[in-house]
Amino acid sequence: MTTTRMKPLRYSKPTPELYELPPLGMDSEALALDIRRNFGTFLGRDKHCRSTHYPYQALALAMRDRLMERWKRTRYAYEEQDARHAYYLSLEFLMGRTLNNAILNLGVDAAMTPALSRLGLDLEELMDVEHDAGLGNGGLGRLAACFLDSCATLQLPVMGYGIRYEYGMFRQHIENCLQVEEPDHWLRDGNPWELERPENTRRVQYYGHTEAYQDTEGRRHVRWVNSHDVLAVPFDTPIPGYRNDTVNVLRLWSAAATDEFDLGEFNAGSYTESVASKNAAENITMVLYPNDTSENGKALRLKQQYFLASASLQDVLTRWVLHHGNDLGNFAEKSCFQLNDTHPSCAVPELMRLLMDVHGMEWDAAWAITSRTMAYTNHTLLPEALEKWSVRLFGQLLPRLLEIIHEINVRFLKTVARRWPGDNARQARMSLIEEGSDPQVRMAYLAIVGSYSVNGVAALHSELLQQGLFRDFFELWPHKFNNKTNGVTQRRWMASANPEMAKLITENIGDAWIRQLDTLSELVPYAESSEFRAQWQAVKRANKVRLAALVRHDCNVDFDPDALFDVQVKRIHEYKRQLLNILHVIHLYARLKAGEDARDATPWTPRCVLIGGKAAPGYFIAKRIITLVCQVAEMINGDEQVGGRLKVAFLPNYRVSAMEIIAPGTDLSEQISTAGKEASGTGNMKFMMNGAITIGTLDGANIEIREEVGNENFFLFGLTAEEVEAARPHYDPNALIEADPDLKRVMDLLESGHFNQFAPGLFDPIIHAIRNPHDPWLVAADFRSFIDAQELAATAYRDRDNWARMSILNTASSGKFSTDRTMREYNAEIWKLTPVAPVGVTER
Ligand code: 26Q
Repeated sequence: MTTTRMKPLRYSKPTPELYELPPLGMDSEALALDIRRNFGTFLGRDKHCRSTHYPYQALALAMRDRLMERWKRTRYAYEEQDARHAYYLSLEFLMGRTLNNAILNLGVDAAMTPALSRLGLDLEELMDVEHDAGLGNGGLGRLAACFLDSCATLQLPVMGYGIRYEYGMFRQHIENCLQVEEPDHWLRDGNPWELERPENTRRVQYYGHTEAYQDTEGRRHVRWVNSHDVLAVPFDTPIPGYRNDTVNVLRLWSAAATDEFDLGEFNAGSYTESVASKNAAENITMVLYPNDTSENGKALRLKQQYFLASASLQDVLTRWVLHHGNDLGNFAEKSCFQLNDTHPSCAVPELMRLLMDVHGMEWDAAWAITSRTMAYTNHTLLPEALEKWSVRLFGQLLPRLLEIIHEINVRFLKTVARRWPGDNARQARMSLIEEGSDPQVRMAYLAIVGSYSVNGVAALHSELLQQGLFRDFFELWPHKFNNKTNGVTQRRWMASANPEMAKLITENIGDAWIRQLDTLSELVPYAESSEFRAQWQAVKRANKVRLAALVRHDCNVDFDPDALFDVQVKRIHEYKRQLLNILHVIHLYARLKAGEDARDATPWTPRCVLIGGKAAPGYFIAKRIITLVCQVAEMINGDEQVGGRLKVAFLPNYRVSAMEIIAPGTDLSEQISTAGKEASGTGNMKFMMNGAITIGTLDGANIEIREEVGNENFFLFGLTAEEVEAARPHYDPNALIEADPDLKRVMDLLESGHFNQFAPGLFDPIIHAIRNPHDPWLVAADFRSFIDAQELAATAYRDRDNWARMSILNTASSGKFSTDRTMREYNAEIWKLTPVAPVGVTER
């Protein structure tokens, strides 16, 4: 049934000479020659070329060729061993740039310098040409990218499956203190890292209806007919491990219209309309949804989710049949699917459908396979962010899937009834269908019921899932639940983003940390060496100069590299409390204006505050918070009396490649969410690795960060998750404001209209949010302890030498937060894969 434009060979009989090549050279001569050949021949450019684009492409293609040969050998090795695979299903892969990562992981960095210098090319300049692959919103998407890097480095047979959005995360501009969104057409200049494989095109069904029929042996089956089908065309991106010849695959699906699509309409006589109607199909993968909490009800989003699940499962099953024949008896022993949040959880009913309707299995056999292959990771504690889909919409769009979900639910509710006889309230609570005037499918419950493993992403988060959101399910199936604390890859976030620090570390303790991050603990004694501290400070200062240049360029604000660099970059969200950060900034401003610094015994600590992040386009209050940051920045930066002792900037278009400059140049990392709301956080880990000290609440992975680094090297403040819940019933922000002169002064300034002189009322929604006794984020409750912790940080920063010690100890204690550790845990407890090394090691 799969449509392909590709004809199979009939008369040709390829010999190994066609597909086997001697390994490509990895020395500077071979690299330079290939770059020249790509530039002059493949790209056809010459001495007149003045654009950075072609030298970049020529270099990228030279890297891709070297990835390609390792890629094939990795696949052969997996096939040879008939290796069990894990498939990481995710609507988002926030890959960022690839060039430097390819150079680093292939191990050609040393050879590249002379190669490029002969050709007169500057690597930094060429790296800057590449568009970020921004196929994600934030943490969840970047986590998927870090996972892939670690799996390849650990030589685990893991394949990523996602969507090749034509437009990634929007580009953010700030105009008149307002966020303006602009489409990100990241593929416009081509993408040298992807390889289209039209021969592996799959077909995905939508709409239509189901009908039952009997086969020749009288068995009852269901088929899905009259559907509108869309083709899924795969594009593969190589994922290299760190200097180990393993190259795994990220397969991204792109939607295309079927041939029938035009034929049908064509016969009806409307050629142009039919060609135009191809759009409907191709729109499915047009754009990434820019919300990092679920926006309910958009049919296109559900189409995307099913598109990914269906194409990927068909792909895996088709490959299975190719290598193992039609017997699926062993399928669950050889495969598992990790669901990155509920977004791909259509995979549960879709695998049931494929096993029954396409492969002829009975329900019980199909369920045995499905429920032994699916594993679900949750990334949120906000109950309102749990995904739901209207049963009506679901039934229209995916009629066969809805039938299967109903059947799963009937059987599941029998299990609940057996366990708690007569507890009807519990059955209603746990049902996959939320009843009401517009009944909803509860995707998280579907994922839990269909999976053998359910995990949270930090210790506190997993604990709160079990005691809160998923309590009923935990009582029923405690064995399914587990924690997998997030991490980040040190290859990108240290070795590549912070080469000077990497060099200093390697000179002193060797380079084992690049593969085994916990060896960074060997740095602990170096924190006591004044010489090492001085070197460490010099590296940090150079990185701050680099960050200051970015701020100068993008914000038109001057940051003094000798000031304390205080940074909060992440999606703009009320629970992340950028607002609390701004209240502190206003507090510092008020102190300076009141001349309090002069009266103080301790002198002032100059501070540069950087805030960056995108607001979901429809999130009104988040956008207003951006405006507040920008207005406060303008007021403070332009105030002569402040005189540069305090600087504030809002960094537009925060993205992966910006973080690569930001994290190395940060002194103080703001991780200030309301306790119990941030599932994990991963930016916190990137900052810690790069020697920033955290000011934070006991939330998400902050707790584990503090445990690793020690209380004395972390600025703690705020209510605990438990205290937050206890405080809610009698929370009285207005009383807190009256009782705290500092908070009162900040609110007075805000309410006086000082920051919105020409737009009266502009910040009223923000003021009301702070003063609201039902403020879910308890901004006023944590103000005092936040200000006090900030004061401690400012004082600590005055002793640069001791700050350097704390900074070193943060890096030295960050070993736990490598995704290598995270992936080892997923593998040991969920996936159970055996590492496989490719054979026939190629030249290095
Ligand atoms: C769902 C349905 C419809 C439209 C959009 C969405 C959607 C998209 C993205 C919902 C959520 C997201 C992203 C969530 C996310 O990034 N969560 C973060 O995940 C990180 C990795 O585990 C954690 O560290 C963060 O704490 C968590 O906020």
